[in-house]
Amino acid sequence: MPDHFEDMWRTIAPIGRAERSGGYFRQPFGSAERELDAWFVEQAVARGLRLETDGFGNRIAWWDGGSGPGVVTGSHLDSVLDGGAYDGPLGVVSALAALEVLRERGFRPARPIGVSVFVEEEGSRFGLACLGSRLATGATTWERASGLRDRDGVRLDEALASAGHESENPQPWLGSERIACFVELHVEQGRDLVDRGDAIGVVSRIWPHGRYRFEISGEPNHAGTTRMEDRRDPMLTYAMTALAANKQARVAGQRATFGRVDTQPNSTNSVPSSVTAWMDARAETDEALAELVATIARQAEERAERDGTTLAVTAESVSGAVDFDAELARRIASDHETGDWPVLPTQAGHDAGILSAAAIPSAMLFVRNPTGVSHSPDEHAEMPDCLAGVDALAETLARLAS
Ligand code: HGY
Ligand code: MN
Ligand code: MN
Repeated sequence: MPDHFEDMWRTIAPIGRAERSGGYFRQPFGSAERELDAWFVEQAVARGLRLETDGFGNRIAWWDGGSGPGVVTGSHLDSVLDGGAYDGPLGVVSALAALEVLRERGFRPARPIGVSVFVEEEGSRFGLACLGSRLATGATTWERASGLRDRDGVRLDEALASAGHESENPQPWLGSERIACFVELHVEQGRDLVDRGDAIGVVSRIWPHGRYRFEISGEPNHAGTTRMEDRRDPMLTYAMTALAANKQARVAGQRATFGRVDTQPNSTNSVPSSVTAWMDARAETDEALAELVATIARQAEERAERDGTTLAVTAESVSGAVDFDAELARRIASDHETGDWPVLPTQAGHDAGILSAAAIPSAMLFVRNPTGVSHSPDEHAEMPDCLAGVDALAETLARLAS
C-alpha cells in the first residue's frame, strides 16, 4: 500500500533540516536534495509510475492512462538557504497523494497524468530562477546555463555530471505537444487566504521579478589611519543603495530586497576593496519593474560618483509577468460544494509561470499559510489544510484528465 500524505511528509521532514534553525538546506544536486530526489524515484516506482528523466535532472513520473498530451502536476524539491519545509515539496507530495486518491476512487484518466519535479526552482545555487523548467522548455539554453557557477565556482554541467546526469548537450523537450496542461500546488507565500478565511485558492498571475548583481569597487585601506574624507569606501555606496532601494520600492508600491552581500576582503579593520550585493526586485508590471530597477541603479551610480567608487549592475535572472490561462483558472476555481475558490495574484515566481510562458496552459493552487511567512524556517501550513489541498488537487486532476 503506497504511503499516504502524512507518511510521506513525516519521511521527508528530516532531510536537509538544520538542527540550529529548523530551516532547510536542500541545494540542487547537494546531498539532501539528492536524498529527496532518490525518495521521489522510490515513491514513483512503488506506485508503478513510469519515470521520465531529462538531461537537466528534471523528472516526470507518469500514470499512463488514456491517450494524447498529459496533464502534469508537481513542483520542486530544492529550497532556498535556511528555507521552509513546504515551499516546493508540498506540491510534489500532494501530487503523489492526489494520484492515490484518484486510484482509490477507481478514476480512470482519459489522458496520462504526470507528477513532475523541476530542479533548481529557487535559483539559489546557480542564480537563475526556475532553472530546470527554463531548460526543459527552452526558455534558456544549455549553452548559456551549463557554465553558470555556484559560490564555490562549480559549474552547472559539473554538478549535473556529479549527480549522474551525464548528457553532452541536453535539448529542450517540454511543450504543449507533450503536455495539455500543468497544475502546481504550492503553499501560499503570503496572507491572502488566511485573511479571507479560505483554505484553497487559485492563482491569477505572477508579478514580474528579477535579480540584479551590484558590483561596487573602492580602495582598500587601513580602518584606523585613513581619514574619512580620504576614503573610497564601497560599503558606503552599498549602504546608501540599500536605503535608496527600500525607499523607492515603498514609494512605488513595489518590492526591492538586498538579502545577499559579499564583502572583500571581509576584514574588520580594513576599508573594503569591493562589495557585491544582489537585489531581488518585483513589480506589478514589466514596465514598473524596469522603471524601479533603473531608478535604483541611477541613484546607486550617483552615490558611487560621490564616494569615488565604481559600480556595475548586471541582471542575472529576469522573469516577465505571467497571466495564467483565465479559462483554466475559472474551470478549476468554480462549482465546488464550498463555493468558488478565490482567484488571487502572487509576487512569488514558480515553474508554472515558466510553463505558462512556454504556451503550456498552466494553473496554480494555493494552500493556506496561517502566517504568510515563507523562505524561512517558520514557514508553515496546517495538516488539515494540506489534506484539503490534496483533495482539491485530486478534484482538479479529475476535471482536467476526464
Ligand atoms: O523567489 C520566488 O519568487 C520563489 O519562491 N522561487
Ligand atoms: Mn521559494
Ligand atoms: Mn516554490
